[in-house]
Amino acid sequence: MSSTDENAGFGRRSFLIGSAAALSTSVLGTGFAQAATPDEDGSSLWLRYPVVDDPGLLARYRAAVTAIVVENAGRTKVHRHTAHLAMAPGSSEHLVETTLQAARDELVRGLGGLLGRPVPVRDAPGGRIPAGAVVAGTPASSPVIRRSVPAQDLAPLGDDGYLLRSVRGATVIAGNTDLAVLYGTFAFLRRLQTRQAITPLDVSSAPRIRRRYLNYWETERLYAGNNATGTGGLNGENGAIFDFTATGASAALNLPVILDRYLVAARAMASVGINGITINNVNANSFYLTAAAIKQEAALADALRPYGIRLAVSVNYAAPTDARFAPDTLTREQLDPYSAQFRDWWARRARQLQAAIPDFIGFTVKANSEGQPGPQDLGYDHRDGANALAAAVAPLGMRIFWRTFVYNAEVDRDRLKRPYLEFGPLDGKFAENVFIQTKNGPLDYQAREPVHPLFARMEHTDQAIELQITQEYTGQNTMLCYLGPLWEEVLKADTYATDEHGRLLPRRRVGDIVEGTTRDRPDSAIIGVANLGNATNLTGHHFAQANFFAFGRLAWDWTAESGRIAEDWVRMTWGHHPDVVRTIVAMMAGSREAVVNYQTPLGVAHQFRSSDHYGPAPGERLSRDDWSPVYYNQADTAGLGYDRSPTGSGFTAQYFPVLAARYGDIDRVPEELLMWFHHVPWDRRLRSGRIFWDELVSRYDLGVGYVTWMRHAWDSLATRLDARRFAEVKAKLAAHETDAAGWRDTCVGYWKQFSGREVPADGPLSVAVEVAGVSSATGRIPVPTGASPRITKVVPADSAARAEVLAQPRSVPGKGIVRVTAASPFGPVVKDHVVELVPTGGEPG
Ligand code: BDP
Repeated sequence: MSSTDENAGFGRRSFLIGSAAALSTSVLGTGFAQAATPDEDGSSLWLRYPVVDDPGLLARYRAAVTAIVVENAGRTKVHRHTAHLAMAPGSSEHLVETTLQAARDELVRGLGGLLGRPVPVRDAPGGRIPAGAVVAGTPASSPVIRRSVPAQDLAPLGDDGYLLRSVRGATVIAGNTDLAVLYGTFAFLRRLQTRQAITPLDVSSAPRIRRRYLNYWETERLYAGNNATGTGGLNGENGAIFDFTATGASAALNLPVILDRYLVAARAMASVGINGITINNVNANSFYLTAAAIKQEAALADALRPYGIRLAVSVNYAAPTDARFAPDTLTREQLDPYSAQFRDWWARRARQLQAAIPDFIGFTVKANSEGQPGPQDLGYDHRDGANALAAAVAPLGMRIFWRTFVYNAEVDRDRLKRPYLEFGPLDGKFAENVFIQTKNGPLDYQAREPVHPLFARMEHTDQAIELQITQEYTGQNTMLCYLGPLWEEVLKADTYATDEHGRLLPRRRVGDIVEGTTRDRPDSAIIGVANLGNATNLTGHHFAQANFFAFGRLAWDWTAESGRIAEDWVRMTWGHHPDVVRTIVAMMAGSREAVVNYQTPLGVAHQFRSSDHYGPAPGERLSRDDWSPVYYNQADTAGLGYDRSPTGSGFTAQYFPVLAARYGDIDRVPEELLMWFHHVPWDRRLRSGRIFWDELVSRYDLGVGYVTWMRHAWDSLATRLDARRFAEVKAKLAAHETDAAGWRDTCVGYWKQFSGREVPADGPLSVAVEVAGVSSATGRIPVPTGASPRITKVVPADSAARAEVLAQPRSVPGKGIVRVTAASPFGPVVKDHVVELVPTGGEPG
């Protein structure tokens, strides 16, 4: 067996690839005291605050930070409804009454941890700033801030923006509101957590989008529960992060009792600026509107309020007919959106909520979609329904988030055309307190989709974008898939929207539309379908925490780079050794593209097994066309993909002209979207020079090869990470690799029946191997019995690839292993080939 030091080899070579692999240059500190790393369980998310392990940097941070000053921290108490709000016995988190206390306590915890010694909380006697103090406050709460930060510097920051500034030997964290100060606190701590300079400091930041919310689907599409499969809970808990209805031994944990994990989640949300959460699934259970639930929700709202997180609930349009509200119920006919009974019913419910939760946001609604009731059941349209609820809650200052995820089969044969056909004509007709809420793509959270045409087409309506953080279609709690690049791609996508005269609008990217600057919309919202559960690490996969983090960071500033966000997260979550940062950032960088390639390459959409949306089922045909993989792949002997061009379904016409022309033309459509828009002939020549079939197969192979590379790259970090988290991720990567290969093999095997072609032996990861003078690229080499079984030559198909013999065959027959390492457009890829020596019977010549 000839082996190489694979880890060293991978370490040197692979990190040159991929833009996100470049480390930020402003990071401080070079020393790494590498003591044995204590085990961690991931339960603090990125709010770990381990002591800075670079002695020089630690000394500088300690010199700059010697005290914490938060004047009048206890003065502005947030509303609390619940009389005896309390944590569960034995909790380690604690409740606070003000947002400034939350900020102060985070500084105490964070700075104490990072600096490895307690940092005292001090007063500022006579308004004097102690040197080395970190002073946090607003001009209203803090005389020091009032004196040291000119009002005009704070004015542009709005309600949520913050400023961090060095002032006469101290550091101020200032904002116009207590919540802004909390955001600034987390931003300041993040600087230390990511090893940025903290002196001299003068930075400010304000969010581009006002409402940065999570939609939390409790147990639906939950991959973060604490049971063995990760999808449910133990001991009467159902796996959801918030306990409303736990039974048995866990009944004592139900709200209004507050659990540690609620506050960890709240701190984590605030640390990235998330300011609202719809707490239940869009297929809404009306339980959340009952008096008993409202009491529990009020307690949750009380606990989250200091962190600036407001609550909303998802509602069922027909909730008024639900017997749980008897005697306050309506008949089916009274669900007419224009009936006073209907509006009054919702107004009553909203008033009950507001009495318990004064800052209640409003309702999220999934109507006339996937079996949910809605106004169409009574002959009305989405506008009628949305505006009815909006009218009911408007006097209370609440909002309605009406989802556009509709695909009524009667509207059009092509599912992708349906939302626009239903909603497009309603643009500009929604009430002021209505957001329409649209998924990033026209189908359903696939690893890659073209942007939803509605964004550019509903410009006279407030639009919220809905992104899925929970990885329903992107590997659930098994696959390592960093979604930052997906969301960055979506938010920065150019819609080429034009004005009434056909002139391109200056600000027309999806992010511009969402933030409302395309046409000066008054309000803005971005929504992430959350991935939080009651697993110890809250997300089920340690790397799923990165998606929660990245969502928040992009919600605050969608122009940020996902690679930089990944680097922040890695430093905060895994440490700072250059090997750790480079390796993990590089792994994350291509992980989403890898998923695209081994699941749905070149734009073939939705090939998921219907039972769980995890594994492949390209041949599945279900009761509904538009749930069936075969409907999306349209595989036949001519080719593969759904023709949505002008000669196909015509979906491309829903885009503005530049995109319509680009997507509608098979010669011009970006190849990664090819099969979203075209039925592609098997022998069509693609840009690589290969025919479609060959390219398709090689994409699957590259996707799997990236996962293999990630597994090796992770292994190289064994000594640099804590054993527990290292082992947990290692186990996930092994399963990930197996399942990725399963995707490739199932899909390629299925397509082959239609293409009628052999699986090409000359893909980018293939290799020709020579034994006893016979060379073969098929993996099977005919060798005369008695000839030397040694592999004497390996030639990778890709001349830039590296090939190495990992194991020589010992005899004929026998097996050897050859590893090929190559570069793909999205990062390094590795494939181990088993080479089989087949005896020919002849004597060696
Ligand atoms: C699909 C999910 C389903 C949701 C639906 C939605 O499979 O659980 O209810 O989206 O967004 O992706 O309404």
